[in-house]
Amino acid sequence: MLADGPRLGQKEASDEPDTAPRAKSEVFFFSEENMWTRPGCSNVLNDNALCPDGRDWFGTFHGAKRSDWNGGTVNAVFVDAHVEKVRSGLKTIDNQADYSDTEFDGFEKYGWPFKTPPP
Ligand SMILES: [Ca+2]
Repeated sequence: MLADGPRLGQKEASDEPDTAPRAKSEVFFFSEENMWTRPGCSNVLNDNALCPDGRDWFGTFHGAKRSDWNGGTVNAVFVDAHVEKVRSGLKTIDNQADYSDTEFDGFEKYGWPFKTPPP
């Protein structure tokens, strides 16, 4: 009888390389940015790119209250082509930047395409 473990051609979960991509439904392809700065985000539509590594952030204007334009959502198109309403990982609380909802210590949600943090 063979010992328990992977069979020829099978991989154990621990064999997965660090550069394994996230699911296509978990990585955004494009979205919307605000036309105004907010705490923690000095970039607006500055370069026709939304770089989710802490330089640019999702917008906040859909469904926002007139008293809080930084509290809404935007639509994001994901790599698998689905569209989803998302709230930025960069929040504004008491007019201060709050990064507690970011991914990988400062990335916009769904911005980093791998399962492990950036090096
Ligand atoms: Ca930009």
